[in-house]
Amino acid sequence: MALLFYSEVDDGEAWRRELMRRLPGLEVRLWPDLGDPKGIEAALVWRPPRGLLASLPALKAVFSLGAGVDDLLADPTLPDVPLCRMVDPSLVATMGDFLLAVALYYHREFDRYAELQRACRWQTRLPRPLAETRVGVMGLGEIGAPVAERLRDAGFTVRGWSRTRRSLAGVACFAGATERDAFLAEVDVLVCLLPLTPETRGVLDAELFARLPAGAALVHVGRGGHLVEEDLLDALDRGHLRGAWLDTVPFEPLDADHPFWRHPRIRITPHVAGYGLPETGAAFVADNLQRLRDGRPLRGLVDRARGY
Ligand code: NDP
Ligand code: OXD
Repeated sequence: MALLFYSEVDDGEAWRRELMRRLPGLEVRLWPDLGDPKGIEAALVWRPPRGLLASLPALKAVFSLGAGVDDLLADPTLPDVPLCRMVDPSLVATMGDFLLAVALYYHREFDRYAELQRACRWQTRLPRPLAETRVGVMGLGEIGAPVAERLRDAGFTVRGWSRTRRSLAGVACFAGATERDAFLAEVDVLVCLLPLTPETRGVLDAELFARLPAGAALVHVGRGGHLVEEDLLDALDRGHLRGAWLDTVPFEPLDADHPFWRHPRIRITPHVAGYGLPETGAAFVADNLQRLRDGRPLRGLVDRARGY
């Protein structure tokens, strides 16, 4: 079986090595060395060019290198074969590290110290117990749920929101549109870890920000399409939101002249919050390839109608 690998940000050679170590008979072709497209039965991809997958006549499954599959689903030429998201402990671990660090950044008021530094003011702000900072996690999925638990274990007060009801010990769980405002009402640091779907596009808007307590911060690690840019800038400039940490933005990479770069209350990281590693993710992909060969059900299968 041959698998096509496409990504401009992942290490193709490392993925090839890790996959072939697990499935010695597998041929991994790194784009653009496609060889004969008729021999390619599976593809492992991150943001491939539109039409690439449709040009593979023998394709039996598409595996995403990322957890989010919105970019793949937005391709009108995406072949009608099973599509699987990435499931990788490194994604969960790195996202947990990132969100813990950013939640602590706001909890220990490093944003305010940065302002004080700009004003050359030496002013102490007394630390408060971690439990006084309430972190709200939107999306309690494969990554969101363990990350909420990690924040809880660190000592934050954590609540979570999902489409259907979830139950996590020590995390107040809310579900659906009817419970969204109750969820938002007691959140100091709002984490968006939702998939981008027709239902969640534009979810981070003025109406949602207004439901947060004054002085809350946004940590956005979902997708740029969740965010209504003007509404965020307005909420920050009016002081309703204290700050925003954006790991994803509506157009990646962010234009050099975009106002987000220079806004004093916005911090930007270039879509690095969580990342999968070939050393760990290859086990999942190899298992799925074996399942594909054996005709067994695939793991991490995306429900196309739901969008995630
Ligand atoms: P999953 O697909 O496993 O889970 C999605 C969660 O969101 C579920 O809890 C789901 O609810 C909930 N959800 C979906 N739609 C709605 C809705 N309309 N209202 C309320 N809740 C909803 O996702 P992951 O945890 O694996 O990842 C989430 C997203 O994080 C990815 O899709 C990607 O966009 C982003 N991501 C970003 C990274 C980065 O580096 N910045 C890295 C990895 C992921 P339910 O439980 O009921 O199904
Ligand atoms: C993502 C990922 O979906 O990096 O953003 O996995």
